Amino acid sequence: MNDTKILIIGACGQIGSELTLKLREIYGTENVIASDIRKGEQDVFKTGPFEIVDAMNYEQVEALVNKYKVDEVYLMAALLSATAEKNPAFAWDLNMNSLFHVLNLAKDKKIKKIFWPSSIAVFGPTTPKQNTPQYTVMEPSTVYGISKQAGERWCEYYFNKYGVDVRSIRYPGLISWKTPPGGGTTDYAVDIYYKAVSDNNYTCFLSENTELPMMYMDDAIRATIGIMQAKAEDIKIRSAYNLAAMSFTPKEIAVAIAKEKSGFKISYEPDFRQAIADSWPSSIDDSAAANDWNWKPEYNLENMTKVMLENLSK
Ligand code: VAH
Repeated sequence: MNDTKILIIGACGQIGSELTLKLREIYGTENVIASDIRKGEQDVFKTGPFEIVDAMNYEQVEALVNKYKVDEVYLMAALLSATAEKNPAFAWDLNMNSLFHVLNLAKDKKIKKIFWPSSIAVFGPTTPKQNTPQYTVMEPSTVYGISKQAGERWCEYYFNKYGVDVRSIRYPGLISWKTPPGGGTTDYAVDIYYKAVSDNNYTCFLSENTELPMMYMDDAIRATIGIMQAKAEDIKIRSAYNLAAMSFTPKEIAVAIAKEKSGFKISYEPDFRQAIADSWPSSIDDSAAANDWNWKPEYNLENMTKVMLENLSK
C-alpha cells in the first residue's frame, strides 16, 4: 500500500466529498485527511480523519501539514461563479490566498505535490466558443473566472521559478448525485435531476439553447487522480489542462431525462446566471490532456442520465 499522506482542503464540497472517498479507496483511509471550514453531512467524516481548517489561514494549514506529515495537497476550497458574483472581495481572498498558502508550503519543501482546480470559467466572451483551444484569448468576465485565470498564472510561475509540482485541470460543469448543487452556474444540470425525481418538472435558470461543456463526476475524479499520478515529465502544461466529456443545452438534457421519466417537463426563467453562461465556451478541445496523460471520458449524456436518475430515485 502506498503510504503517501494526502490532505484535501474543501473536502465537503461537490468535488471534495467524492474525491476524498476515492482517494481513501486507493491510498488507505488513514492516509487521506479530509478538511473543511465546517463539518457537513457527507461520509468523509465517518470514514476517516477529518479536521476543521480555514483555507485562508496559513498557520492552520501549515499545522495540519506538520501534524500529519502531508506529502500531497488537493486544494478544492473555492467560491464558485454565481456565489462569487455576490461576494467578489471574499471570493478573491478565498480563491487566491488559499492557493498562495499551498504554493508557498511546496516552495518551502513542506509538501511535495499540489492539485489545484481551474475551470472553463477562465475563458470569456472574446474566446472562440466552439472547440475552445488549450491556448487562446482569455478575458474572463466573472470574479470566479478572473481568480482562476490568475491562479493558473501563479501555478505556472511557481513551477518555473521554484520547481513546485502543481497540477491543474480546467473543469467543465460537473454533475453528481452525492452532493446537492453548490452555487455554480452549471449547477442547473445537477438541480434538474433532483427536481426530475422529486417533482417531475424543472424551472431552468438558463435559456433552452445555452450549450455548455459538462462532465459526470466519476470522470472528473478519475481525471483528477490521473493527472496527479502521471509522471512529472508527462505534465507539459503547468497552468491548467483543458478537460472535456460532453456539451449539451438545457433542452437536450430535458429530452434525455424525459426518455427515462415520462411526463418530465421543463420551463425556462433565465436569471443573472445567463450572462455568466453566455461568457463561457460551448465546447472544449482537450487533446492536450489526451496526448500528455491519456485522458479519455467514459460518460455521455445518455449513460450519465441513467446513473443520475437511478441513484437519486433510491
Ligand atoms: C460553476 N460549476 O458553475 C462551476 C464551474 C465551469 C463552471 O467552474 O461555477
